[in-house]
Amino acid sequence: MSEEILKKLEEAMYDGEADLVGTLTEQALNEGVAPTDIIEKGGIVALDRLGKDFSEMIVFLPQLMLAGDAMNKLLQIVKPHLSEKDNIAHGKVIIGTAKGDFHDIGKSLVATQLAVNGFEIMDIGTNVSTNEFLQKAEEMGVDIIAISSLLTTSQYYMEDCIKRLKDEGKRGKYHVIVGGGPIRPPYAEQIGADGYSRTAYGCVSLCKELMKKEPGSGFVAIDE
Ligand code: B12
Repeated sequence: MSEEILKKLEEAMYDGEADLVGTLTEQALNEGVAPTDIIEKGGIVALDRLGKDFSEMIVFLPQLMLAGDAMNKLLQIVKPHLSEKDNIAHGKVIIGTAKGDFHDIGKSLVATQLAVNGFEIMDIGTNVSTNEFLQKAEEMGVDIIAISSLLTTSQYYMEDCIKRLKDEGKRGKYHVIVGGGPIRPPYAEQIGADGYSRTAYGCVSLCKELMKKEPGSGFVAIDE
């Protein structure tokens, strides 16, 4: 039963039918499908298919844009159903998407997961410059700077942020974690990040793990 509705949801997402996605998401929740399954099996699976088809020129930018809107609709409905496991403040995190990159779905999912799992989270949006990351981190006194990037042309700014922290003698002040579609653990380690996680759910364990360590004292990757 749940497989049937998730398949319908995946197809509606692939087709960028935001209203239908909304209706099917509500229906899936009413039928007791787990919110995390709705996000992953109904939403992310379709976005991954679209990404592949976009590379092969089977679909084009307008289809990606419609699917992006449909995914945001799904998340808006599912978010209140993600369980709040505890209210203990585990740490303060600032999150944004790197300069030049406007993809916000993955970043927002990470922010939501951290928030519902007891982190204080400041989402500073997309197209965030290194200056902005560093300035806001300072103002807000965060423990972790989280940078998302889906474009190979923007991922350089992750490295730039870590380099600036080193140059300014502030590397020991913040953990820097990175993620997003094209980012892989070897790259994250090579640029000197403190952590990487492949998924938003893994990011919660990653941040909890890092809160026990000093920034810059070793790399942690959650690739589950
Ligand atoms: C939807 C989409 C769009 C939408 C974005 C809508 C929105 N509001 O975000 C629109 C249409 C706007 C778009 C535009 C473009 N896109 Co686009 N897009 C996608 C698509 C299909 C899905 C992305 C997505 O949301 N995935 C679902 C989320 C949940 O996954 P995620 O972001 O990876 O996040 C997960 C993890 O990575 C992790 N995570 C994410 N961030 C972080 C951060 C941290 C700190 C951690 C620990 C973990 C973490 O947790 C998340 C949840 O599990 C991808 C293909 C793909 N499969 O990724 C292409 C893709 C990313 N886009 C691509 C391209 C080329 C573009 C454009 C340049 C196209 C163009 N010619 O204009 C523009 C760029 C605009 C810009 N400057 O940003 C390429 C990038 C290629 C590359 N490697 O550089 C891809 C891979 C498609 C492809 N195969 O070619 N896109």
